[in-house]
Amino acid sequence: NFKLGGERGTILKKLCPKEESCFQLLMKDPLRPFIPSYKGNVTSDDGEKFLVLEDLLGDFRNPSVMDCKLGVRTYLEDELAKAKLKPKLRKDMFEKMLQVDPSAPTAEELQMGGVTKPRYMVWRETISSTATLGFRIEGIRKQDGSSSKDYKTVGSSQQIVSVLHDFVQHHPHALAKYIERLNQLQATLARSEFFATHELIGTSLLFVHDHSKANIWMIDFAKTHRLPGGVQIDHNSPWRVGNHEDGYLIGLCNLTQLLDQLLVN
Ligand code: 4IP
Ligand code: ADP
Ligand code: MN
Repeated sequence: NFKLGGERGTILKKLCPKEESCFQLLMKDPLRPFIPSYKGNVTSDDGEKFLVLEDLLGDFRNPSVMDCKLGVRTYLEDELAKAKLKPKLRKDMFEKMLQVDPSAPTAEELQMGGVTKPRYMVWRETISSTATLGFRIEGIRKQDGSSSKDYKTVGSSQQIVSVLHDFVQHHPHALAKYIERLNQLQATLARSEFFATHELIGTSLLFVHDHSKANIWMIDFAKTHRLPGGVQIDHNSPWRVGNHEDGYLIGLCNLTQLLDQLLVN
């Protein structure tokens, strides 16, 4: 989804019109300090369009990076409706499922050799901390350049605290900065028009620190949609089919609490 060759200090992400309109709104919202700057779009020689975004790692030296996906739900209500109307079997998702847990597919799914997308996404939510805590760790890159996306089954608070501990262990200054930033984010979300009018699905918080600095930004708005007319959400109530709740604040609150726990220990 990303392409090399942007100007220094920028990255190029494959353009999705819905995501681009989120960035345009966010540049005028109180949330702007928490968003990579959106600098327009470019078209490559082969006609593909890309968003030009601020490179969030640009000001860091050997950064450590963590991607946490926020929310209790990771797929769109539309995707659920489509799968109910016209179930499409995903062999790739079936295989990703088998790889983590050969006993996860039902007898019927084994026989068909496929699962629907919501089935896979819900399974991912329940084996990780998404369903219980409203966020999950997606990937981490350490300052030595090693990286891992092997966090699919990190589900309990205890497991998460241990991963977080490892993430900040050589940079104790980062922890307090992260907590402060999350508190600022929470306060800013409360007065954001964008947050009040959008359902945030599949977005991440990107944690970045090095020997002296630490910061957090909101990224990935590909599945962030404006709420249908007349629908309001509080980002904090359980999701029921049709209510569009995303559980964003549930995740933010739990993530902050686990970091707090690390700070006092
Ligand atoms: C992926 O599953 C992620 O959930 C992707 O979300 C999602 O893309 C993929 O759906 C799904 O296969 P794994 O992480 O288990 O591999 P993200 O890009 O935010 O990580 P969407 O398009 O839903 O964002 P498909 O349908 O794109 O394969
Ligand atoms: P996708 O929609 O393909 O999942 P994301 O927007 O979630 O893409 O980005 C994927 C990864 O790319 C993130 O986990 C992060 O490491 C990196 N990334 C995304 N945006 C930026 C940015 N503005 N600056 C630096 N790195 C970024
Ligand atoms: Mn994504």
